[in-house]
Amino acid sequence: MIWNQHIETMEREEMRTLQGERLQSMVERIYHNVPFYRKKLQEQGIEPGDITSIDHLRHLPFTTKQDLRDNYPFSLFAVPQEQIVRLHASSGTTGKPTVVGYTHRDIQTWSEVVARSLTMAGVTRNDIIQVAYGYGLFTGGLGLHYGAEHLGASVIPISGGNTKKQLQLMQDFGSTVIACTPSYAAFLGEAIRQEHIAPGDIKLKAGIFGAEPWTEEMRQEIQELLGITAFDIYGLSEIIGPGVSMECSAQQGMHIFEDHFIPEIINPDTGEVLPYGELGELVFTPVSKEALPLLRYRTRDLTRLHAETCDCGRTLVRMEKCVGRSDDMLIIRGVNVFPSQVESVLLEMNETTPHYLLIVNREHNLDTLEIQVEVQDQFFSDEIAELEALQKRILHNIQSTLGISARVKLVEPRTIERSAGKAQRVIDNRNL
Ligand code: DLL
Repeated sequence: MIWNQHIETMEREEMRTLQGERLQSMVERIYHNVPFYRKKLQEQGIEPGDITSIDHLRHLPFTTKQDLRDNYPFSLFAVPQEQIVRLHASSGTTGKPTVVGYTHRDIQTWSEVVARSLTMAGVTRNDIIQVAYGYGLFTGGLGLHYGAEHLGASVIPISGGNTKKQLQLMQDFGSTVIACTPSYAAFLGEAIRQEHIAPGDIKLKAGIFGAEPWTEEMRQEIQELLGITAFDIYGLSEIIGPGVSMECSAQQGMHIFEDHFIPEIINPDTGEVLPYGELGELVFTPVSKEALPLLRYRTRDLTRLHAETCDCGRTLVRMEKCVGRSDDMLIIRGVNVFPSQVESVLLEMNETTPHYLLIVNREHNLDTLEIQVEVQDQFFSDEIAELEALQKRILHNIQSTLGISARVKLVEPRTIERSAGKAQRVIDNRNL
C-alpha cells in the first residue's frame, strides 16, 4: 500500500520540477519575511528571481543550529504569530532550546508525511497504535499521534515511560503497532520476558522506531524480543519532527519525502555537495514549511543517499541508516569512534543485552575508553573464568573492528539505566 501514489512514485524529472517551483516560492517568502535570510541572501548578491530551478539550491547559504539559537525564540519565523498554532522545542546539551513553530497547514503537512510513513510499515485504519514516544515539547508523541489519526488508525496516546501500564494496555487493548525509541523498545521486550507474558497475549506486529541511531543488530534483537517487524523512522524538529523519512517493507534505507524536504549530502568540512552514494552530512531544505522555512539546514547526521527506484516501487530518494551524528563521534587517541560501531560489535556476539554505556576519560594525557555492558541472564554466572573469557572476546572484537583498545566491564543484567526516550550512551569526562 502507498498512501500518496502520485508523489511517492513520481518520475525524477517531475519531482525536480516540483522541487524547483517550491524552492523558488520559499526563497521569495523568506526574502520578504525573515530579515535574517534577506540579509544573508543580499550579502551573497542573490535575489529571489535568480532561483529558477532546483539546480540553484547548491548556491544558497546554509543554516545551522547556531543560527536558530541566535534567533531564539521566534526570529526565524516567516509568518506572524497569529498564524502559529503549535510550538515544539528540543533541548540541546548546552544553552537555550531550539524552538520550532507550525501553522495549521504545517500540521497538515506533518500529518500527511507521518501517514505516508505508517503506511510504509503496513499500518492501516484497522490497527491500534500505542504511541510511547514522549508527548510534550518533544515532537515524537504528537507527531506520530496526528499522523496515525489522519491515517484513521486507533491511537493510544500513552506517551513514554510507565512500563507496567504500557504492558497492561498492550494486552488489554490489543495494540498491533508500537511507536517509541529503539532503546525503549528493547526495554519493553525485556520487561515482557521478565513478567512472563505469553507471546499469544501480545498482538504487536510492527514497531515504528526512531529518534536515535540504532544498528541492524539492534533491529534483530528487538524483532526477536517483541516478535514484530521493526521499521526505522527518521526526523528532526527543525525540519518538522518524525516523518522526514521512513523505511518501507524492502528495508533498504529510508524514503525521504522530498516533495517537502529536499535532501543533499555535503562534505562537512568544505560544504561541497557530494554525489549519491557518498558518505557525508545530511542537509535539508523544507520547501513547503510556512512557519519555519529553513535554507539548507545542516543536520550533523552522517549518511548516504541513493536514488534508484526501490523494490517497493517508490521513486523517492532513500537515505541509509544514520552512522551517527558528527557531534556524537568520539575521537579516542586520534581514532574516530561512533557508538553505533560498538553496538554492532556487542550485539553481533549475542551474549550481551542491548544496554551499554561508553565512558571516556583522559588519564595522564591519554584517552581511555571503558565499555560497560550488561551480560544476558543466561550467560551471567559466578564463574569468574567464564566471564573473563567473555570479556576477552569482546575486547578482541572491539580491537579488531575499531582499531583501539578499551576496558570492558561486564555488569549485571538490568543495572545500566534505562530511558523511556532517547538513550544516553556516552559519558565523556574529558571536557574537550
Ligand atoms: O528525534 C524526531 C523524531 C521523533 C524522529 C520520533 C523519529 C521518531 P529531535 O529531538 O529534534 O527530533 O532529534 C533529531 O535525532 O538529527 C538525529 O540525530 C536523531 N534521529 C532521529 N531519528 C533518527 C533515526 C526527533 N531514525 C535528531 N536514526 C536527528 C538515527 C535519528 N538518528
